[in-house]
Amino acid sequence: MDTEQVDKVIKKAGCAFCAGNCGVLVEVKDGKVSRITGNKEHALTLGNVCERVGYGSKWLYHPDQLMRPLKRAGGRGEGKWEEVDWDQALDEIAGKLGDIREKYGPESLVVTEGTYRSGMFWMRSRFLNLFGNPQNVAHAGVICFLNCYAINMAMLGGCCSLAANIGRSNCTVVWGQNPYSSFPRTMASIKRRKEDENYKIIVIDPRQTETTDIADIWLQPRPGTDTALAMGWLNVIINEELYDKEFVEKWTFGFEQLKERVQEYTPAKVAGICRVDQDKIIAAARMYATSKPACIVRGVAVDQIGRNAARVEQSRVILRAITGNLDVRGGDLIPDVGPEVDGNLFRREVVLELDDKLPAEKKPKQIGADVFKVMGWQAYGLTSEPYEKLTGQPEPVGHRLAASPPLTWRAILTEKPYPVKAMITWGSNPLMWAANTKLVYEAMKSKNLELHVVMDFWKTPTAELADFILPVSSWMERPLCSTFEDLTDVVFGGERAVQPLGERKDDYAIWRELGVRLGQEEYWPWEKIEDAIQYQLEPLGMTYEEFTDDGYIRGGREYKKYEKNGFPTATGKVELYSTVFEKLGYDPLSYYEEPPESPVSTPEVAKDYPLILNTGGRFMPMFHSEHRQLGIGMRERHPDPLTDIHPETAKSLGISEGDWVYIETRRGRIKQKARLNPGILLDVVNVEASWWFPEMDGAEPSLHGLWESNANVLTLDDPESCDPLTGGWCNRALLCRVYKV
Ligand SMILES: Nc1nc2c(c(=O)[nH]1)N[C@H]1C(S)=C(S)[C@@H](COP(=O)(O)OP(=O)(O)OC[C@H]3O[C@@H](n4cnc5c(=O)[nH]c(N)nc54)[C@H](O)[C@@H]3O)O[C@H]1N2
Ligand SMILES: Nc1nc2c(c(=O)[nH]1)N[C@H]1C(S)=C(S)[C@@H](COP(=O)(O)OP(=O)(O)OC[C@H]3O[C@@H](n4cnc5c(=O)[nH]c(N)nc54)[C@H](O)[C@@H]3O)O[C@H]1N2
Ligand code: SF4
Ligand SMILES: [Mo]
Repeated sequence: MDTEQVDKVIKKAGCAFCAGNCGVLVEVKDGKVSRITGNKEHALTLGNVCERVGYGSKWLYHPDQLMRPLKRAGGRGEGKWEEVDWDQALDEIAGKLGDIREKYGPESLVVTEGTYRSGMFWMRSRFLNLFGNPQNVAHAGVICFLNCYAINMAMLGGCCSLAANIGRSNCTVVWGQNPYSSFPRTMASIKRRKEDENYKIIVIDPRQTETTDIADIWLQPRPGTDTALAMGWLNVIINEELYDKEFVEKWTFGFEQLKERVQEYTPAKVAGICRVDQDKIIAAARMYATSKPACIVRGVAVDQIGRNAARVEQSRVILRAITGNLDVRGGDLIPDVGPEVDGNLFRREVVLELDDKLPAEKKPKQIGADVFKVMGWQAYGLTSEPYEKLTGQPEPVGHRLAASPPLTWRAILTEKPYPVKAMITWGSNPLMWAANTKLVYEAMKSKNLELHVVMDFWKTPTAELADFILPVSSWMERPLCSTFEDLTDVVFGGERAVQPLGERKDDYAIWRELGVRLGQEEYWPWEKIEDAIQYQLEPLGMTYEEFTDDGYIRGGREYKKYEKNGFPTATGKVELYSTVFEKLGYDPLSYYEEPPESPVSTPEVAKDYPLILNTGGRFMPMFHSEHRQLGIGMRERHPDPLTDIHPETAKSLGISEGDWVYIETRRGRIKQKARLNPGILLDVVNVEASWWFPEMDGAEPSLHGLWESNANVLTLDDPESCDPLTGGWCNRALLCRVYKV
């Protein structure tokens, strides 16, 4: 018998190089990952994968991958480390956390987090609740979906912004997203649907992309003016009576007030604000309202415009509701509380989080909850009550609450509202993701911060400023159980393909072992993550093996669920006029406000910084700050950071294709390479985010080139510039100048 055959195994894993969690087949030879391909048997992803999986084995066996816990041996940022064993690392960390809790209270710990990678946020929620911490999670999600989710919960007690039923729609609006680069599966659905010539696509983006290229109508607004545009659409749809009268009558609250409010937003006025032709605005509004069913795919750009961000999402939910596109086939679906099998519910993350263990008096201590109220426990109380009453289930919580990151960095530095002494950076690289890098850096260097632990695969710039770096196992070395934070009615599963390399541990094991050392032992009964997943599956009568073999469970697909019992809100309806916002002290209706830094709101700044700055347009094959290491192949494919600028603007500045240029704002300056893009507005530039250079020195002052090309050196996070409801900060619609290096 061929030995090669004996030693070769195929594992059905779930990819987590991005949040897509596609089903993949990992070929393991002699205990090593050799090849990864799509799993055609996966019921949802059907073998479709993106190019990233092709780099999987080189990524995993890259020499820079961390294998043992590291403890800082010099000052923070000196780049001196000693390898320690796990017991020493965990004993010392838990010991310090215990002391800090004793001295400053359990709220003095913060966890910083980035985007979703697989179903694991419950473990930190569980740890924090048991620790007595009010979920001080400084989360990138404040500008990436958590905000949107919280707004949806307030308005309709469910989330209609995650499951656009593209395949059955007659019209899809892609609002500030470029799925070609960011969500390949969405792009594939749109392209498949487009084979029908009656299908319409409307794209709203200041910049030409592969997605605007296939649009029937492409609206190119000035960045940050999206609420005005949406209110203009509402003006047209309401005044021309293109809305769904029956739905509005029966299922919405506050239509008359809305009608009055939108009168301010005439197409002519909106055209002036957005700099889009008035007729085009009207045509797009009519197309959306009359091509039923229609759905709206939302992007992250408009979550990142600061002060007016929440109102964009509020207006979009109103658009979906009054056109009768909520929870209908081909519209914007509202996932059920599933996943379930025969009426038995999978144990969702909310069940595992144990928020009942958190003393009520701790909840108001969450950083920022008194300012950006939509992300806090008070708002959760207002939405979870009707939710539980109607569904009989707890409202998902772990992905609903967040501490304000800008206020967290400030709390570390000023000890206000109280001292923050310890930070655990988990699956996240805040020196890359958070706005205003200089301030984040100062917080991480501050003596006030007595403990900083990073859990990652690599020595990232953030890890270089830690006291301990704990090496975690990647998706190939751990099983997948992905509920998408309870937001959908699906759950994805996948097998562990190989045992953790070196001494790496999975995230679950680390939270558990810290918890056990801090007196939480009785609450961590599952020794391995597989056992916890088995517990989640128990009500379905399904084994872990069956789950990972199928790779997928979903709830039943039912449309118009509201017809049975109404919407789980205080009024039982979709609140166009939000009683939750009103109770929290905000305007219950949507309105437009200029971006905090713009040619209109700060003309004096625009004199020196005449161009509008957007940071962060996604590109392949990188995922955020990952995949930059040389030798894997991804960096070789996209070696340099690129800034899009219009050829005419570039010419007037003496800039040619490929020139290194400085991009400067009032906050700082970085350099990237110019890419001339005739499809971008004349006065807009788009700067790639998350750039660092692993090959550069890790010690200060370089920190792997932290200050060279990192877009967040340029961005704005003053609390007054943040969205007053959610605290979202400004990565887009800022002011900058560009000049040749
Ligand atoms: N390759 C890759 N894919 C990713 C990621 C990644 O890092 N790399 N990250 C993942 C994550 S966490 C997220 S949140 C998603 C984000 O994915 P997307 O939502 O697609 O995010 P972006 O590409 O940043 O922005 C989308 C578009 O918004 C446009 N835009 C900028 N400003 C405005 C504005 O003011 N109004 C409007 N209407 N449009 C504007 C930009 O020009 C851009 O083309 O991608 C996910 N997928
Ligand atoms: N200027 C600007 N800033 C932005 C954005 C923008 O468009 N413009 N986009 C924002 C958005 S939408 C998001 S979601 C954030 C993204 O922010 P993050 O999700 O924090 O992304 P990264 O900065 O890449 O940091 C992720 C780190 O987690 C590690 N990691 C990956 N998987 C795991 C795992 O399973 N376990 C552990 N322990 N570690 C893991 C990676 O190696 C990496 O170092 O950035 C935000 N910041
Ligand atoms: S990286 Fe590619 S294959 Fe992996 S989950 Fe994301 S889209 Fe799917
Ligand atoms: Mo994100």
